[in-house]
Amino acid sequence: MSQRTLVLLKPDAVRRGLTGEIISRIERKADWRITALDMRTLDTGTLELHYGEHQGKPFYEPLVTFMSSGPVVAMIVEGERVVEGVRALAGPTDPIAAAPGSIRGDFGVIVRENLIHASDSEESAERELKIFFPGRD
Ligand code: RTP
Ligand code: MG
Repeated sequence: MSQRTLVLLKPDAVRRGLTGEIISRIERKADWRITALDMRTLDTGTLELHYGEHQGKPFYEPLVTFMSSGPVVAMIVEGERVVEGVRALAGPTDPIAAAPGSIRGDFGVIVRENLIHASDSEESAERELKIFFPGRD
């Protein structure tokens, strides 16, 4: 079942020079293809749309500050079971709970600065892709 997902390499990944390593892990999965890739600094309006489900939670404001603190790498990744697959490569939200071998488990320590975003369902992917790559339907 071929799918599309939105991947963001968060500002900590860019600052620490880990984008190549993370992109490489995604690229090497059989069948997956990066079909759009762009470095950009996100504004508050874009982040309100993207992380709207978290508005009002205690971590929301610091999350938006962090996510707008420097450039991110935004990507569309397409391929077999890629929505579930990139979430599995990333590991759980808390990097300390993430297994070694996963991106968050290998490189992260604190919950907020967990290196990578990947859409959590096909519905989320289509919603988020419209925000980040309008016109790529
Ligand atoms: P993401 O949306 O970024 O792919 O991450 P996720 O699904 O694994 O986690 P989610 O619950 O959607 O949370 C979004 C991002 O907010 C930050 N966060 N901080 N307690 C905290 O301080 C806290 N909880 C979440 C993380 O950057 C998380 O990825
Ligand atoms: Mg999420």
